[in-house]
Amino acid sequence: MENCIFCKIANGEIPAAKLYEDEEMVVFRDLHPQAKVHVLAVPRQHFKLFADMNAEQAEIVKNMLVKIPQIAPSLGLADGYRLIVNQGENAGQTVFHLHMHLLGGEKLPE
Ligand code: DGP
Repeated sequence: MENCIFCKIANGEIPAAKLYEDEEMVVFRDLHPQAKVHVLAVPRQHFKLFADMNAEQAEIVKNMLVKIPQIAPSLGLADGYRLIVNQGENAGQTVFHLHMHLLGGEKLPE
């Protein structure tokens, strides 16, 4: 999608601190970390919300949810992490390309 910052990061057009990538998703450090470790897991395919997913995209999200725990230790999240997916303006979503925040690397506030 044109003018989508996460599409541009995924395809390498703009730089980011990437920690993992495969054919379906990229994982990179959040520009404004809210925890000692704060990374974003982003599907390469552009869509804004879970509500917008087609069947293929739902399969990609399912695969992401399988892969994230597998790679969590390599991201510095071996001792647990919080997974946040903001959905829409009222939730504070500012980048309208679905992404999962993974926060951890320390004891998080309740
Ligand atoms: P959300 O509020 O859920 O839409 O979170 C968007 C996050 O994306 C926010 O924590 C900051 C991060 N972010 C925005 N622009 C960039 C960027 O250009 N590079 C990186 N690495 N992160 C970004």
